[in-house]
Amino acid sequence: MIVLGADGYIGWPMAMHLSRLGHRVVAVDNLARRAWDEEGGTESLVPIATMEQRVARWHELTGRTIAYEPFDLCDHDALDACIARWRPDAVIHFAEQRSAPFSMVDREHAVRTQANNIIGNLNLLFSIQAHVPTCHLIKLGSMGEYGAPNIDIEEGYITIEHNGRSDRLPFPKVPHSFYHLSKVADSQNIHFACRIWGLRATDLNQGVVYGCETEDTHLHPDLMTRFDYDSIWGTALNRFCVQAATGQPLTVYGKGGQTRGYLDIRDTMACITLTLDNPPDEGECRVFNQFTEQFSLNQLAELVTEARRQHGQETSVVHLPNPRVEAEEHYYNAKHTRLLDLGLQPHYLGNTLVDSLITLVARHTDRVDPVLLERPSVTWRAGGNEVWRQYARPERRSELASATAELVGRATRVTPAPPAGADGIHPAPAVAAS
Ligand code: NAD
Ligand code: USQ
Repeated sequence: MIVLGADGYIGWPMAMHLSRLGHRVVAVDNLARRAWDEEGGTESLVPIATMEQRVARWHELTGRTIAYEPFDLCDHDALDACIARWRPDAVIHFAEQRSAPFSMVDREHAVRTQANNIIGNLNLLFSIQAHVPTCHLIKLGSMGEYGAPNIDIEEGYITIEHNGRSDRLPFPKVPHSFYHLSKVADSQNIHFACRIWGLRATDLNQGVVYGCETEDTHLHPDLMTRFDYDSIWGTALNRFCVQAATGQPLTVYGKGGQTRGYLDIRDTMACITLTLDNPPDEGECRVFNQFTEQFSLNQLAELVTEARRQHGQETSVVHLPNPRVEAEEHYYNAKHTRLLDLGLQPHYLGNTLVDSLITLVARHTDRVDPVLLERPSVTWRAGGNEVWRQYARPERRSELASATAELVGRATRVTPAPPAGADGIHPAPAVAAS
């Protein structure tokens, strides 16, 4: 089986999990994410080993082999050769640019996100069709594809009655960002490929994943997965945990009624394993909503505050002007029964888990950059702001912009970043190690 995006936050633990279960795992990644971190001056809070170190350590500790193949999904020759050589029963596709703020920095980042994600996914569909048309494609989509409609969200499809007629159609989608829009395009392409070629696929509309400890990451520091906390890659819960551990206020954007689905990374492993063990029929494009609980941001902030309070520590919450354009108070009721029906037994987010996350991050607070922790660096209306420009490296930006230009066949102009300090950055207060 092939895991695409196996150097990533979820891909690496997934590759180990499947290897532990006895699958022959091929791990593909072009290390784009490490380059995007370098470009934007961001870094995982928990140090992560290289792919070579990871697979070597896994082999040493378990005797199992994960075959690492470094290439870009947008390189169709390389992808096609890989699929033809291994002829997988299943492909699990994580290999995309996954940050909403990154996709909103400017035109170039929006183009790069959509080109990377949509072309990579389309290349994959053609290679599966050519070499292994019965292979099960498991594709990671996002709950944010749906947006926050004022009706219940179904699992992928909805039956609509209109002018006396009725049909079961893909659920309407009003996504949160250019990143989420790339996922919508992927979903459409997968649905189409199943219809015309009879491929079988499961599109997993996943909620926000938290935690980074699985039974395998525990084995050795080289097997840990990444933990992002900055305002580009760090999700709100991760950021709240680091803010709590360093005595900073929790940064809720806007009113805090934004409600999303969440799940523990151990449940991600379980959901994908259940999906794998229960494949769809040929020609079926199945959609599962993959999350276990829903929370508003205010509820998340309260969970973190309460977990701290139990240790006698007070935590404050600040409501920042929202850098995103999104509903801050809204109806949200997304169905998520199909994975439960297959036997998923969820881990729920409670004080104990929040505590363990805070304990994990507290070990690494010396690596926290206070500006990246406190200040949103991208706004939906104006793109990357002075914080983004302070951290983005001009030479990296021009290299990556030429790569995008090559990919999409059009010139991409890059405005050099101003010299550091010229845009009046006011650094956040120094971080106190706890
Ligand atoms: P990540 O950024 O940590 O990992 C993605 C990996 O894919 C990276 O290692 C990157 O180098 C690789 N990659 C990207 N483009 C590639 C390409 N063209 N060719 C080869 N490799 C490429 O992201 P993650 O958090 O592990 O997310 C994995 C998937 O799950 C993504 O598709 C994301 O959209 C989806 N997802 C994530 C979450 C979450 O909370 N993390 C929630 C819902 C959905
Ligand atoms: N938010 C804050 N404070 C912060 C950071 C974020 O209030 O410091 C808010 C955002 O405005 C948003 C909510 O938290 O309303 C969620 O944002 P997030 O950064 O935690 O997560 P999101 O951008 O939705 O993206 C993450 C992953 C993405 C995945 C998505 C699943 O990065 O890959 O697709 O979760 S979902 O949200 O279901 O679409």
